[in-house]
Amino acid sequence: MPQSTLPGSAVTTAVETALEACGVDLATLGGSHEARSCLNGEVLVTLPLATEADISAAIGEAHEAYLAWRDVPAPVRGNLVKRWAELLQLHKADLATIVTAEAGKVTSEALGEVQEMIDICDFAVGQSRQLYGKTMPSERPGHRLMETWHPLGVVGVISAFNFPVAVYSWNTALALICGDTVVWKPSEMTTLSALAAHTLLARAVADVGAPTNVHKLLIADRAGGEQLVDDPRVALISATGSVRMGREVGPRVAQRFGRALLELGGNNAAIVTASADLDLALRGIVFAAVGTAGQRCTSMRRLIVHESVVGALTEKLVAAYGTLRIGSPVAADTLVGPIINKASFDAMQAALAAAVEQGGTVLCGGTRVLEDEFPGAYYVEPAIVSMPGQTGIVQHETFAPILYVMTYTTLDQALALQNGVPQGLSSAIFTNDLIEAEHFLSVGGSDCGIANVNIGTSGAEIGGAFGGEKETGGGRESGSDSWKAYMRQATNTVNYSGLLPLAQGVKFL
Ligand code: UN1
Repeated sequence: MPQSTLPGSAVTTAVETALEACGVDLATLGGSHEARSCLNGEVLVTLPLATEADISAAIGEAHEAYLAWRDVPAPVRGNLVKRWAELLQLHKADLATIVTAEAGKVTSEALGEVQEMIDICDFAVGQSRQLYGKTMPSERPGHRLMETWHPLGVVGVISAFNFPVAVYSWNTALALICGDTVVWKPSEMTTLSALAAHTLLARAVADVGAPTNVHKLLIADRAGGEQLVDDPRVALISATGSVRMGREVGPRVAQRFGRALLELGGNNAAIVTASADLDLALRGIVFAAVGTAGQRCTSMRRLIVHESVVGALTEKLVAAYGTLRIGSPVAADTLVGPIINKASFDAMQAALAAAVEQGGTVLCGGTRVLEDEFPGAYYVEPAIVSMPGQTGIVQHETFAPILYVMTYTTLDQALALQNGVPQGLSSAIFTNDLIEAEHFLSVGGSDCGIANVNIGTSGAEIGGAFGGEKETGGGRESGSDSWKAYMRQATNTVNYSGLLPLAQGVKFL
Protein backbone atom coordinates (compact mmCIF):
# COMPACT_ATOMS: atom_id res chain seq x y z
CA MET A 1 0.00 0.00 0.00
CA PRO A 2 2.12 2.97 -1.19
CA GLN A 3 1.91 6.28 0.62
CA SER A 4 2.71 9.56 -1.06
CA THR A 5 3.02 11.94 1.89
CA LEU A 6 6.76 12.41 1.68
CA PRO A 7 8.53 15.38 3.18
CA GLY A 8 10.41 16.39 0.02
CA SER A 9 13.11 19.00 0.61
CA ALA A 10 11.91 19.42 4.20
CA VAL A 11 14.24 16.48 4.78
CA THR A 12 17.25 18.71 4.15
CA THR A 13 16.07 21.29 6.65
CA ALA A 14 15.39 18.62 9.28
CA VAL A 15 18.84 17.11 8.76
CA GLU A 16 20.59 20.47 8.99
CA THR A 17 18.75 21.28 12.22
CA ALA A 18 19.61 17.86 13.68
CA LEU A 19 23.27 18.15 12.68
CA GLU A 20 23.51 21.56 14.36
CA ALA A 21 21.80 20.24 17.49
CA CYS A 22 24.44 17.49 17.67
CA GLY A 23 27.14 20.18 17.53
CA VAL A 24 28.15 20.04 13.86
CA ASP A 25 29.19 23.46 12.53
CA LEU A 26 27.58 23.55 9.07
CA ALA A 27 29.80 26.48 8.05
CA THR A 28 32.82 24.17 8.15
CA LEU A 29 31.31 21.70 5.67
CA GLY A 30 31.37 21.72 1.86
CA GLY A 31 33.43 19.63 -0.53
CA SER A 32 33.35 17.01 -3.23
CA HIS A 33 31.43 14.31 -1.33
CA GLU A 34 27.66 14.51 -1.78
CA ALA A 35 25.68 13.19 1.19
CA ARG A 36 22.30 12.13 -0.20
CA SER A 37 18.95 11.19 1.22
CA CYS A 38 17.53 7.90 -0.04
CA LEU A 39 14.06 9.30 0.72
CA ASN A 40 14.10 11.45 -2.39
CA GLY A 41 17.60 11.21 -3.89
CA GLU A 42 18.40 14.83 -2.98
CA VAL A 43 21.86 16.02 -1.94
CA LEU A 44 21.59 17.03 1.72
CA VAL A 45 25.02 18.48 2.40
CA THR A 46 28.45 18.25 0.79
CA LEU A 47 31.55 17.24 2.72
CA PRO A 48 35.29 17.21 2.10
CA LEU A 49 36.80 13.81 1.25
CA ALA A 50 39.92 12.81 3.17
CA THR A 51 43.09 12.72 1.08
CA GLU A 52 45.78 10.07 1.37
CA ALA A 53 47.81 12.49 3.52
CA ASP A 54 44.79 13.23 5.74
CA ILE A 55 44.26 9.51 6.33
CA SER A 56 47.88 8.86 7.15
CA ALA A 57 47.91 11.83 9.55
CA ALA A 58 44.69 10.66 11.23
CA ILE A 59 46.12 7.19 11.85
CA GLY A 60 49.33 8.75 13.22
CA GLU A 61 47.39 11.01 15.58
CA ALA A 62 45.21 8.13 16.75
CA HIS A 63 48.36 6.13 17.44
CA GLU A 64 49.86 9.00 19.47
CA ALA A 65 46.62 9.26 21.43
CA TYR A 66 46.69 5.50 22.07
CA LEU A 67 50.06 5.81 23.82
CA ALA A 68 48.46 8.16 26.36
CA TRP A 69 45.01 6.54 26.50
CA ARG A 70 46.30 3.05 27.29
CA ASP A 71 47.74 4.37 30.56
CA VAL A 72 44.41 5.78 31.73
CA PRO A 73 42.82 3.27 34.17
CA ALA A 74 40.06 1.31 32.47
CA PRO A 75 37.25 2.45 34.83
CA VAL A 76 38.28 6.06 34.12
CA ARG A 77 38.16 5.30 30.40
CA GLY A 78 34.62 4.14 31.08
CA ASN A 79 33.71 7.72 32.06
CA LEU A 80 34.18 8.81 28.46
CA VAL A 81 31.77 6.18 27.19
CA LYS A 82 29.33 7.05 29.99
CA ARG A 83 29.33 10.69 28.88
CA TRP A 84 28.88 9.66 25.24
CA ALA A 85 25.80 7.65 26.26
CA GLU A 86 24.36 10.71 28.03
CA LEU A 87 24.81 12.83 24.90
CA LEU A 88 23.33 10.09 22.71
CA GLN A 89 20.31 9.96 25.00
CA LEU A 90 19.96 13.74 24.81
CA HIS A 91 20.23 13.76 21.01
CA LYS A 92 18.50 10.46 20.31
CA ALA A 93 15.81 12.05 18.14
CA ASP A 94 18.34 14.23 16.26
CA LEU A 95 20.57 11.31 15.37
CA ALA A 96 17.55 9.18 14.44
CA THR A 97 16.37 11.94 12.07
CA ILE A 98 19.68 11.82 10.22
CA VAL A 99 19.71 8.00 10.13
CA THR A 100 16.20 8.05 8.64
CA ALA A 101 17.13 10.62 6.02
CA GLU A 102 20.25 8.81 4.87
CA ALA A 103 19.44 5.11 5.36
CA GLY A 104 15.64 5.29 5.01
CA LYS A 105 14.80 3.60 8.33
CA VAL A 106 11.34 4.17 9.73
CA THR A 107 11.42 6.38 12.82
CA SER A 108 10.90 3.58 15.33
CA GLU A 109 13.80 1.57 13.88
CA ALA A 110 16.04 4.65 13.65
CA LEU A 111 15.34 5.43 17.33
CA GLY A 112 16.01 1.75 18.07
CA GLU A 113 19.37 2.04 16.36
CA VAL A 114 20.39 4.95 18.62
CA GLN A 115 19.05 3.01 21.63
CA GLU A 116 21.34 0.17 20.59
CA MET A 117 24.26 2.63 20.84
CA ILE A 118 23.18 3.72 24.32
CA ASP A 119 22.81 0.08 25.38
CA ILE A 120 26.31 -0.91 24.24
CA CYS A 121 27.73 2.16 25.99
CA ASP A 122 26.07 1.05 29.24
CA PHE A 123 27.46 -2.43 28.71
CA ALA A 124 30.95 -1.09 27.98
CA VAL A 125 30.95 1.14 31.07
CA GLY A 126 30.28 -1.92 33.24
CA GLN A 127 32.82 -3.93 31.27
CA SER A 128 35.47 -1.28 32.02
CA ARG A 129 35.59 -2.69 35.56
CA GLN A 130 35.65 -6.31 34.41
CA LEU A 131 38.62 -6.78 32.08
CA TYR A 132 39.36 -9.97 33.96
CA GLY A 133 42.34 -12.22 33.47
CA LYS A 134 42.55 -15.71 35.01
CA THR A 135 44.98 -17.03 37.59
CA MET A 136 45.82 -20.74 37.13
CA PRO A 137 47.54 -23.11 39.54
CA SER A 138 51.18 -23.44 38.55
CA GLU A 139 52.71 -26.94 38.40
CA ARG A 140 55.78 -25.56 40.15
CA PRO A 141 55.99 -24.68 43.87
CA GLY A 142 56.45 -20.98 44.66
CA HIS A 143 55.16 -19.86 41.25
CA ARG A 144 52.17 -17.87 40.14
CA LEU A 145 50.67 -18.36 36.66
CA MET A 146 48.25 -15.74 35.40
CA GLU A 147 47.08 -13.80 32.38
CA THR A 148 46.67 -10.07 31.85
CA TRP A 149 44.81 -8.17 29.14
CA HIS A 150 46.37 -5.11 27.55
CA PRO A 151 45.13 -2.54 25.04
CA LEU A 152 45.82 -3.39 21.43
CA GLY A 153 46.41 -0.09 19.63
CA VAL A 154 44.51 1.69 16.89
CA VAL A 155 41.28 -0.01 15.80
CA GLY A 156 40.08 0.72 12.24
CA VAL A 157 36.30 0.45 11.96
CA ILE A 158 34.69 0.06 8.53
CA SER A 159 30.90 0.20 8.75
CA ALA A 160 27.98 -0.35 6.37
CA PHE A 161 25.05 1.90 5.43
CA ASN A 162 22.33 -0.31 6.93
CA PHE A 163 23.39 0.26 10.54
CA PRO A 164 25.21 3.54 10.05
CA VAL A 165 25.88 4.20 13.73
CA ALA A 166 24.98 1.18 15.92
CA VAL A 167 27.52 -1.35 14.67
CA TYR A 168 30.24 1.30 14.78
CA SER A 169 29.30 2.04 18.39
CA TRP A 170 29.60 -1.65 19.33
CA ASN A 171 33.22 -1.44 18.22
CA THR A 172 33.97 2.02 19.51
CA ALA A 173 32.48 1.74 23.01
CA LEU A 174 34.40 -1.49 23.66
CA ALA A 175 37.62 -0.36 21.96
CA LEU A 176 37.67 2.83 24.05
CA ILE A 177 37.19 1.11 27.41
CA CYS A 178 39.84 -1.44 26.39
CA GLY A 179 42.34 1.42 25.96
CA ASP A 180 42.40 1.48 22.17
CA THR A 181 41.78 4.44 19.90
CA VAL A 182 39.51 4.34 16.86
CA VAL A 183 39.74 5.46 13.23
CA TRP A 184 36.35 5.12 11.57
CA LYS A 185 35.53 4.88 7.89
CA PRO A 186 31.74 4.88 7.58
CA SER A 187 29.80 3.96 4.46
CA GLU A 188 29.90 6.69 1.83
CA MET A 189 26.09 6.51 1.83
CA THR A 190 25.68 7.49 5.48
CA THR A 191 28.35 10.09 6.16
CA LEU A 192 26.11 12.59 7.97
CA SER A 193 24.93 10.01 10.50
CA ALA A 194 28.62 9.31 11.06
CA LEU A 195 29.48 12.98 11.40
CA ALA A 196 26.76 13.51 14.01
CA ALA A 197 27.74 10.42 16.06
CA HIS A 198 31.41 11.41 15.85
CA THR A 199 30.66 14.99 16.91
CA LEU A 200 28.75 13.75 19.96
CA LEU A 201 31.74 11.59 20.89
CA ALA A 202 34.09 14.56 20.36
CA ARG A 203 31.92 16.54 22.78
CA ALA A 204 32.15 13.71 25.32
CA VAL A 205 35.95 13.65 24.85
CA ALA A 206 36.11 17.39 25.61
CA ASP A 207 33.75 17.09 28.57
CA VAL A 208 35.81 14.41 30.34
CA GLY A 209 39.22 15.71 29.24
CA ALA A 210 40.27 12.60 27.27
CA PRO A 211 42.96 12.93 24.54
CA THR A 212 41.37 14.66 21.53
CA ASN A 213 42.52 12.06 19.02
CA VAL A 214 41.15 8.93 20.70
CA HIS A 215 38.65 8.98 17.87
CA LYS A 216 39.05 10.01 14.22
CA LEU A 217 36.45 10.08 11.45
CA LEU A 218 37.44 9.54 7.82
CA ILE A 219 34.97 10.60 5.16
CA ALA A 220 36.72 8.59 2.50
CA ASP A 221 36.17 6.58 -0.65
CA ARG A 222 37.07 2.97 -1.29
CA ALA A 223 40.75 3.80 -1.79
CA GLY A 224 40.72 5.48 1.62
CA GLY A 225 39.31 2.30 3.14
CA GLU A 226 42.07 0.27 1.51
CA GLN A 227 44.68 2.62 2.93
CA LEU A 228 43.25 2.08 6.42
CA VAL A 229 43.25 -1.70 5.92
CA ASP A 230 46.88 -1.73 4.76
CA ASP A 231 48.37 0.61 7.38
CA PRO A 232 50.56 -1.38 9.81
CA ARG A 233 49.81 1.14 12.57
CA VAL A 234 46.24 -0.18 12.68
CA ALA A 235 46.25 -3.21 14.99
CA LEU A 236 42.71 -4.41 14.32
CA ILE A 237 40.38 -3.88 11.38
CA SER A 238 36.75 -4.46 12.28
CA ALA A 239 34.77 -4.51 9.04
CA THR A 240 31.06 -4.95 8.36
CA GLY A 241 29.85 -5.44 4.81
CA SER A 242 29.55 -7.89 1.95
CA VAL A 243 31.34 -11.22 1.60
CA ARG A 244 33.07 -9.73 -1.45
CA MET A 245 34.47 -6.92 0.70
CA GLY A 246 35.53 -9.39 3.41
CA ARG A 247 37.38 -11.53 0.87
CA GLU A 248 39.56 -8.52 0.14
CA VAL A 249 39.95 -7.16 3.66
CA GLY A 250 40.72 -10.48 5.41
CA PRO A 251 43.76 -11.51 3.33
CA ARG A 252 45.14 -7.96 3.16
CA VAL A 253 45.11 -7.61 6.94
CA ALA A 254 46.49 -11.15 7.38
CA GLN A 255 49.30 -10.34 4.95
CA ARG A 256 50.67 -7.78 7.41
CA PHE A 257 49.79 -9.96 10.44
CA GLY A 258 47.18 -7.52 11.64
CA ARG A 259 43.94 -8.70 13.21
CA ALA A 260 40.61 -8.70 11.43
CA LEU A 261 37.11 -8.93 12.87
CA LEU A 262 34.68 -9.60 10.05
CA GLU A 263 30.90 -9.36 10.06
CA LEU A 264 29.84 -10.18 6.50
CA GLY A 265 26.78 -11.41 4.67
CA GLY A 266 23.96 -13.51 6.03
CA ASN A 267 21.37 -15.69 4.32
CA ASN A 268 19.17 -16.13 7.33
CA ALA A 269 16.42 -18.69 7.50
CA ALA A 270 13.55 -19.60 9.79
CA ILE A 271 12.14 -23.09 10.07
CA VAL A 272 8.41 -23.20 10.81
CA THR A 273 7.39 -26.60 12.17
CA ALA A 274 3.96 -28.23 12.24
CA SER A 275 3.60 -27.41 15.96
CA ALA A 276 4.39 -23.68 15.57
CA ASP A 277 2.04 -20.93 16.71
CA LEU A 278 1.44 -19.54 13.22
CA ASP A 279 0.22 -16.12 14.37
CA LEU A 280 3.32 -15.60 16.47
CA ALA A 281 5.49 -16.92 13.63
CA LEU A 282 3.78 -14.55 11.20
CA ARG A 283 4.71 -11.48 13.27
CA GLY A 284 8.27 -12.68 13.78
CA ILE A 285 8.71 -13.41 10.09
CA VAL A 286 7.27 -10.12 8.85
CA PHE A 287 9.45 -8.03 11.16
CA ALA A 288 12.58 -9.99 10.22
CA ALA A 289 11.89 -10.10 6.47
CA VAL A 290 10.51 -6.59 5.98
CA GLY A 291 12.06 -4.52 8.81
CA THR A 292 14.71 -2.06 7.56
CA ALA A 293 13.28 -2.91 4.10
CA GLY A 294 15.11 -6.25 4.20
CA GLN A 295 18.47 -4.55 4.55
CA ARG A 296 19.71 -5.91 7.87
CA CYS A 297 22.57 -8.41 7.92
CA THR A 298 20.11 -10.41 10.02
CA SER A 299 17.12 -9.98 7.67
CA MET A 300 15.16 -13.17 7.05
CA ARG A 301 15.72 -14.30 3.48
CA ARG A 302 14.58 -17.93 3.57
CA LEU A 303 11.55 -19.59 5.11
CA ILE A 304 11.57 -23.38 5.49
CA VAL A 305 8.03 -24.50 6.29
CA HIS A 306 6.61 -27.90 7.17
CA GLU A 307 4.48 -29.15 4.29
CA SER A 308 1.41 -29.44 6.53
CA VAL A 309 1.34 -25.71 7.37
CA VAL A 310 2.87 -24.08 4.30
CA GLY A 311 -0.51 -23.30 2.70
CA ALA A 312 -1.93 -21.65 5.81
CA LEU A 313 1.24 -19.71 6.57
CA THR A 314 1.86 -18.36 3.07
CA GLU A 315 -1.77 -17.25 2.86
CA LYS A 316 -1.36 -15.29 6.10
CA LEU A 317 1.97 -13.87 4.93
CA VAL A 318 0.67 -12.67 1.57
CA ALA A 319 -2.30 -11.06 3.33
CA ALA A 320 0.01 -9.34 5.85
CA TYR A 321 2.34 -8.09 3.07
CA GLY A 322 -0.74 -6.59 1.38
CA THR A 323 -1.33 -4.32 4.39
CA LEU A 324 2.25 -3.06 4.73
CA ARG A 325 2.45 0.70 4.49
CA ILE A 326 5.28 1.70 2.15
CA GLY A 327 6.50 5.26 1.85
CA SER A 328 7.93 8.10 3.90
CA PRO A 329 9.77 6.57 6.84
CA VAL A 330 8.94 9.61 8.94
CA ALA A 331 5.17 9.09 8.65
CA ALA A 332 3.96 7.49 11.88
CA ASP A 333 2.27 4.48 10.27
CA THR A 334 4.90 3.57 7.65
CA LEU A 335 6.55 0.18 8.03
CA VAL A 336 8.65 0.07 4.84
CA GLY A 337 10.89 2.96 3.80
CA PRO A 338 12.94 3.14 0.61
CA ILE A 339 15.84 0.82 -0.18
CA ILE A 340 19.18 2.52 -0.36
CA ASN A 341 19.79 3.12 -4.08
CA LYS A 342 19.41 2.09 -7.70
CA ALA A 343 22.08 -0.61 -7.46
CA SER A 344 20.05 -2.30 -4.70
CA PHE A 345 16.88 -2.01 -6.73
CA ASP A 346 18.58 -3.49 -9.80
CA ALA A 347 19.97 -6.35 -7.70
CA MET A 348 16.49 -7.05 -6.34
CA GLN A 349 14.96 -7.13 -9.82
CA ALA A 350 17.74 -9.38 -11.11
CA ALA A 351 17.26 -11.76 -8.16
CA LEU A 352 13.50 -11.95 -8.77
CA ALA A 353 14.04 -12.65 -12.47
CA ALA A 354 16.57 -15.37 -11.64
CA ALA A 355 14.20 -16.93 -9.09
CA VAL A 356 11.43 -17.15 -11.70
CA GLU A 357 13.86 -18.58 -14.22
CA GLN A 358 14.85 -21.20 -11.65
CA GLY A 359 11.27 -22.36 -11.15
CA GLY A 360 10.10 -19.91 -8.49
CA THR A 361 6.71 -18.23 -8.29
CA VAL A 362 6.40 -14.64 -7.07
CA LEU A 363 3.49 -14.75 -4.61
CA CYS A 364 3.48 -10.98 -4.05
CA GLY A 365 5.58 -7.82 -4.26
CA GLY A 366 8.72 -6.82 -6.11
CA THR A 367 7.23 -3.76 -7.81
CA ARG A 368 8.62 -0.26 -7.53
CA VAL A 369 6.15 2.31 -6.18
CA LEU A 370 6.08 6.14 -5.88
CA GLU A 371 8.37 6.31 -8.91
CA ASP A 372 6.70 9.35 -10.50
CA GLU A 373 6.84 11.33 -7.31
CA PHE A 374 10.41 10.35 -6.39
CA PRO A 375 12.33 9.34 -9.50
CA GLY A 376 15.60 9.47 -7.56
CA ALA A 377 14.41 7.16 -4.77
CA TYR A 378 13.58 3.44 -4.70
CA TYR A 379 10.46 2.40 -2.84
CA VAL A 380 9.60 -1.26 -3.42
CA GLU A 381 6.95 -3.70 -2.35
CA PRO A 382 8.60 -6.50 -0.34
CA ALA A 383 8.39 -9.80 -2.22
CA ILE A 384 7.58 -13.38 -1.29
CA VAL A 385 8.74 -16.06 -3.71
CA SER A 386 7.84 -19.73 -3.50
CA MET A 387 10.85 -21.84 -4.56
CA PRO A 388 11.01 -25.51 -5.53
CA GLY A 389 14.47 -25.93 -3.97
CA GLN A 390 17.54 -24.16 -2.73
CA THR A 391 19.94 -24.01 -5.65
CA GLY A 392 20.80 -20.90 -7.65
CA ILE A 393 19.74 -17.47 -6.45
CA VAL A 394 18.62 -18.69 -3.00
CA GLN A 395 22.28 -19.37 -2.21
CA HIS A 396 23.04 -15.64 -2.51
CA GLU A 397 22.38 -12.75 -0.17
CA THR A 398 20.42 -10.10 -2.08
CA PHE A 399 20.32 -7.02 0.17
CA ALA A 400 16.65 -6.26 -0.45
CA PRO A 401 13.26 -7.45 0.83
CA ILE A 402 12.86 -10.86 -0.83
CA LEU A 403 11.69 -13.88 1.17
CA TYR A 404 12.09 -17.30 -0.47
CA VAL A 405 9.68 -19.97 0.80
CA MET A 406 10.51 -23.68 0.66
CA THR A 407 8.90 -26.76 2.20
CA TYR A 408 10.16 -29.78 4.13
CA THR A 409 8.87 -33.10 5.44
CA THR A 410 11.32 -34.13 8.22
CA LEU A 411 13.24 -31.93 10.64
CA ASP A 412 16.50 -33.37 9.30
CA GLN A 413 15.56 -32.08 5.83
CA ALA A 414 14.74 -28.68 7.31
CA LEU A 415 18.10 -28.50 9.10
CA ALA A 416 19.93 -29.56 5.93
CA LEU A 417 18.23 -26.70 4.06
CA GLN A 418 18.91 -24.25 6.91
CA ASN A 419 22.62 -25.10 6.88
CA GLY A 420 22.90 -25.63 3.13
CA VAL A 421 24.10 -22.12 2.19
CA PRO A 422 27.59 -20.59 2.33
CA GLN A 423 26.65 -17.97 4.94
CA GLY A 424 26.11 -18.54 8.67
CA LEU A 425 24.88 -15.46 10.53
CA SER A 426 21.39 -15.88 11.97
CA SER A 427 18.69 -18.55 12.12
CA ALA A 428 15.42 -19.30 13.86
CA ILE A 429 12.91 -22.04 14.50
CA PHE A 430 9.24 -21.51 15.27
CA THR A 431 7.99 -24.52 17.22
CA ASN A 432 6.07 -25.45 20.34
CA ASP A 433 7.83 -28.81 20.48
CA LEU A 434 10.69 -28.88 22.98
CA ILE A 435 12.45 -31.72 21.20
CA GLU A 436 12.46 -29.87 17.87
CA ALA A 437 13.74 -26.72 19.58
CA GLU A 438 16.56 -28.56 21.36
CA HIS A 439 17.58 -30.33 18.13
CA PHE A 440 17.77 -26.98 16.40
CA LEU A 441 20.07 -25.59 19.13
CA SER A 442 22.22 -28.72 19.44
CA VAL A 443 25.55 -29.41 17.75
CA GLY A 444 23.86 -31.01 14.76
CA GLY A 445 21.32 -28.21 14.52
CA SER A 446 21.78 -24.68 13.20
CA ASP A 447 25.37 -23.90 12.16
CA CYS A 448 24.90 -20.14 12.57
CA GLY A 449 26.34 -17.69 15.09
CA ILE A 450 22.81 -16.78 16.13
CA ALA A 451 20.10 -19.43 16.62
CA ASN A 452 16.73 -18.36 18.03
CA VAL A 453 13.56 -20.14 19.12
CA ASN A 454 10.18 -18.48 18.52
CA ILE A 455 11.86 -15.19 17.58
CA GLY A 456 12.81 -14.02 14.08
CA THR A 457 16.39 -13.82 12.82
CA SER A 458 16.88 -10.08 13.37
CA GLY A 459 16.71 -7.69 16.28
CA ALA A 460 19.39 -9.15 18.56
CA GLU A 461 20.06 -7.52 21.93
CA ILE A 462 23.55 -6.13 22.55
CA GLY A 463 24.21 -8.39 25.56
CA GLY A 464 25.05 -11.46 23.48
CA ALA A 465 27.98 -11.86 21.12
CA PHE A 466 26.97 -10.93 17.55
CA GLY A 467 28.44 -12.54 14.45
CA GLY A 468 28.42 -15.64 12.31
CA GLU A 469 30.24 -18.56 10.79
CA LYS A 470 31.35 -19.63 7.30
CA GLU A 471 31.24 -16.76 4.79
CA THR A 472 29.87 -14.46 7.48
CA GLY A 473 33.48 -14.22 8.61
CA GLY A 474 33.65 -15.65 12.13
CA GLY A 475 33.94 -12.35 14.04
CA ARG A 476 32.08 -11.62 17.27
CA GLU A 477 31.12 -8.08 18.27
CA SER A 478 28.93 -6.42 20.88
CA GLY A 479 28.23 -8.27 24.16
CA SER A 480 29.42 -11.33 26.09
CA ASP A 481 33.23 -11.55 25.94
CA SER A 482 33.63 -9.87 22.54
CA TRP A 483 35.76 -7.25 24.34
CA LYS A 484 38.67 -9.69 24.16
CA ALA A 485 38.97 -9.02 20.41
CA TYR A 486 40.03 -5.47 21.25
CA MET A 487 42.84 -6.45 23.65
CA ARG A 488 45.98 -8.56 23.64
CA GLN A 489 46.46 -11.33 26.13
CA ALA A 490 49.71 -11.87 28.03
CA THR A 491 50.52 -14.95 30.09
CA ASN A 492 52.73 -14.25 33.11
CA THR A 493 54.67 -16.71 35.27
CA VAL A 494 56.09 -15.26 38.49
CA ASN A 495 58.66 -17.27 40.43
CA TYR A 496 58.90 -16.40 44.14
CA SER A 497 60.50 -19.70 45.21
CA GLY A 498 64.13 -18.58 45.16
CA LEU A 499 64.86 -21.73 43.09
CA LEU A 500 64.55 -22.35 39.36
CA PRO A 501 62.50 -25.50 38.81
CA LEU A 502 61.72 -26.00 35.11
CA ALA A 503 58.30 -26.93 33.75
CA GLN A 504 57.63 -30.46 32.48
CA GLY A 505 60.31 -31.72 34.94
CA VAL A 506 63.15 -30.71 32.62
CA LYS A 507 66.63 -30.78 34.23
CA PHE A 508 69.16 -28.32 32.79
CA LEU A 509 72.34 -26.99 34.41
C1 UN1 B 1 23.54 -5.58 11.02
O1 UN1 B 1 22.60 -5.72 10.26
O2 UN1 B 1 24.71 -5.43 10.60
O3 UN1 B 1 20.20 -7.98 15.25
C2 UN1 B 1 23.39 -5.49 12.49
C3 UN1 B 1 19.91 -6.97 14.59
C4 UN1 B 1 20.53 -5.67 15.02
C5 UN1 B 1 21.91 -5.52 14.46
C6 UN1 B 1 22.02 -5.81 12.99
N1 UN1 B 1 20.57 -5.61 16.45
O4 UN1 B 1 19.14 -7.01 13.65
